[in-house]
Amino acid sequence: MIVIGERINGTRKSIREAIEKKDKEFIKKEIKKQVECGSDYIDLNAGIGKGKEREKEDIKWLIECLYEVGNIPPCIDSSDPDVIDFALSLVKTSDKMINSINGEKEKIEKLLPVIKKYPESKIICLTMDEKGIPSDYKKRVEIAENLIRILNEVGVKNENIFVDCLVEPISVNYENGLIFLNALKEVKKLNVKTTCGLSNVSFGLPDRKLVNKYFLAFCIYEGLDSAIVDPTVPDIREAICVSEMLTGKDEFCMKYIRSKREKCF
Ligand code: THG
Repeated sequence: MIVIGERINGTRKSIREAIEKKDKEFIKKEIKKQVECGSDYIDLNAGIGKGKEREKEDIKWLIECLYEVGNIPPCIDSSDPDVIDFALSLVKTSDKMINSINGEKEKIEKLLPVIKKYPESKIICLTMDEKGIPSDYKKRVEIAENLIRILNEVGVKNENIFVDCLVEPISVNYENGLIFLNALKEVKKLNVKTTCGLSNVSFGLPDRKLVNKYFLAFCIYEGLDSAIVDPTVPDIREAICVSEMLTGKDEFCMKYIRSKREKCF
């Protein structure tokens, strides 16, 4: 499982405050913690609701913080193609992720020229379009198929395409878990990678960690390749390690046994 550490996100109060105060030590500590807990990529979202120019300035600063910690691949998380373009121009690690493109025509038109500049970059595709997130899982798969075709046409290989079938809160619709899992199962047949922002599933419920942990186990059973999660939470590390062992991804249970010996969770 490819782990994308979710903590550096301007929608979180502590991160927004650190961005506003330009508190480098706080951000670097948050990055370091996530790397120590097994993050392969660090999601960087500088959106604090103060407009595009401010977001550019802030993501530049977050990228500086990241590289002061080490040569860590970023996952550039913005809904604004201009911010993504600017951020990628500052990324020096060859390994990087773009988060994200989706099925909206305007978004595709703006992002394709950017993606062409970085054809080896990994790219997260959200299965939504101008009409929003389809409640029919088959429509999500159709959006994924269309995006895969468009990306292949500009030279992006399937191994660098990460489809996000979009986890929505189970508290809003009791079938949201199943809708995601059904879409994931179909997208897995398209020979691309998959990812998701896990914690949406538990929004509005008590004991979110518990709910996230069980859902992650089901996702891993369906073959989820990567997830945007908080790996500093022991339940998350536990769910990944145990689920991978139980689904044939841990030969001789070596990783599980070592994790238990080293009290990783
Ligand atoms: N898919 C993709 N990218 C994404 C998402 C997704 N990026 C953003 C988000 N969803 C995933 N990242 C986070 C980051 C932080 C939190 C949740 C998801 C988080 N949430 C606290 C909560 O919900 O209670 C906020 C409280 C706080 O700490 O201030 O921490 O789905 N491709």
